[in-house]
Amino acid sequence: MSTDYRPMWRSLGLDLEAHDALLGVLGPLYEQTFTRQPNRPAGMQYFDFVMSEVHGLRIQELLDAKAAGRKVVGAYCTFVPEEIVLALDAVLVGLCAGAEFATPEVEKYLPRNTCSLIKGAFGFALARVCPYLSASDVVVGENTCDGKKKGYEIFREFVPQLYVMDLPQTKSREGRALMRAEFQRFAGFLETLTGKTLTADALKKGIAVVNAKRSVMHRLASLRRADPAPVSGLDGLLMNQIYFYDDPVRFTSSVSAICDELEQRVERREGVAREGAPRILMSGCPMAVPNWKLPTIVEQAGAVIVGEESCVGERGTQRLTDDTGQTLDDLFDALVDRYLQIDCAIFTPNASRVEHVLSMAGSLRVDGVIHYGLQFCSPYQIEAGPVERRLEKEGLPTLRIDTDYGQEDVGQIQTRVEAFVERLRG
Ligand code: BJ8
Repeated sequence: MSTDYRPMWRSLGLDLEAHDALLGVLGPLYEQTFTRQPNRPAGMQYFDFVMSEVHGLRIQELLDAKAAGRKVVGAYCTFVPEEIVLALDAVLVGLCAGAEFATPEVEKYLPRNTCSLIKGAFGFALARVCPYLSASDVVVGENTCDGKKKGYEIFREFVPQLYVMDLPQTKSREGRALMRAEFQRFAGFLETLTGKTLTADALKKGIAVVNAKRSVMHRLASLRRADPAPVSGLDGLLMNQIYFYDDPVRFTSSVSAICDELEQRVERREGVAREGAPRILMSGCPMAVPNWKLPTIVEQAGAVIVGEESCVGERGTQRLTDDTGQTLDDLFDALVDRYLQIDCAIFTPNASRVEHVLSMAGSLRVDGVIHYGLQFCSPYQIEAGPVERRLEKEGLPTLRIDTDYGQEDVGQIQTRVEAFVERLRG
C-alpha cells in the first residue's frame, strides 16, 4: 500500500497496533503463497493488487460510497441475496473470518470446541482489526448451523447493528415459504435502512449484475477443465474469495479479462502444472481469506486443484436467477428458486450436494476429491462420511481432512496429502 491509510483506520476505530500485527503476517503469507507460483497468468496481477489494497483502497471506496449516501451491508453467508442489496443501491461485502485472532479473548465468549470460522469472526471483531466490519452499517447474520445461530446472540454486542435472517433447514414447501418471507423481510429492512423503495426494475438490474458475476465464474470454471490446468487452484480460490469484496462490475470485467488470457493458454496447451498432473476437486467448508493452508499443501505435493465445491466456490456461484419476471412477486420467486438450491450441509436431507460433487468431478475430469471439514463443524464433518462412501463407490478416490486454522497439523496433513497424490498417480 503506497498511501498512508492510518488516519482512515483510526477513524474506523481499529486498534492500530493489532491491525499492524495482522498486516505484518498477512503480507508475507500472501507473498509466499501466491506471488512465487510458477507461470502465473499475467491477469492475476489485478487480484494481487486488490489483495494488496484490501484494507486500503477498497475500504476508501466503501467510505466514499457511504459519503455519497449508500449503505454498506456486511455478511457471512452465501444465502444473503446481493441482488436485493444492490437493488436498494447499497453495497454488499463478505466478511471473511479466515484466520483466528485474539483467541484467548474469543474463548471468554465461545467454547474452545467452536469452529475456526466462527472464532475468526469473533476474533476480528473483538480485536478491532477488520475495517470491513467497521465500515458496515449493518452486519447480516443467518440462522444456519447451531454455532452461528447461537454465536450471533453474543456477536450482537460487538457490532453497531446486527440483522439476523432466518433460514429453512429443509427444502420443503414450508422451507420455501420461509425463505421467501425472510427475503421479503430483509428487503423491507433494507428499505428502511436506505430510505429507498424496492422496485421491480431495480431488482431486475441487481439480478443482472449478480448473474453477470456468476456467469463469468462459470466461464472460469469451464476453462479449468483443461489439462494442463491453465491456472492454479490457489489462484482459482483467490478469485472466488475476492468475489465477495470487490466491486461486482469491476470484478466481472477483471475475471473476464483473465478468462480471455486463459483461453489462449488452453489453445497453446500452456499450464501451471504439467499435463497429466493429478487433478483434485476440493469439497466442504468455505475457505475464507486468508485460509490457504490446505490448497498450498495440495499443490506443493504436485497435484493441481481444478475446482471448489464450496460456498467460496461453485456452491456459491452455481445457477443464475431468472430475471424475466415483470413484478416484484415474480422476481422474489425467482430468487428463492435459485437460493433454495444451494446445497449447504445445514439442510436435511442434503442429497443434491453429493450429486453436485459428482457432476463437478465428471466435468472437471478430476482424479480425486479432498473433503475439507473444519474441526467442530458438525454439518460438514457428519456429511463427510456419506459423501466419501458415495464417491469411493463411484470410483472416485476421496481423502477426508479435518483441520482448523492452526499450523500444528501441517506436517501430518502433508504426509496424508502426499500419500493420496501418490495413490492418484497410480
Ligand atoms: S451456505 S456453508 S456460508 S452456512 S464451518 S460456521 S457451517 S460450524 S460456514 Fe456456511 Fe452459509 Fe452454509 Fe455456506 Fe457453521 Fe460449519 Fe463453522 Fe460454517
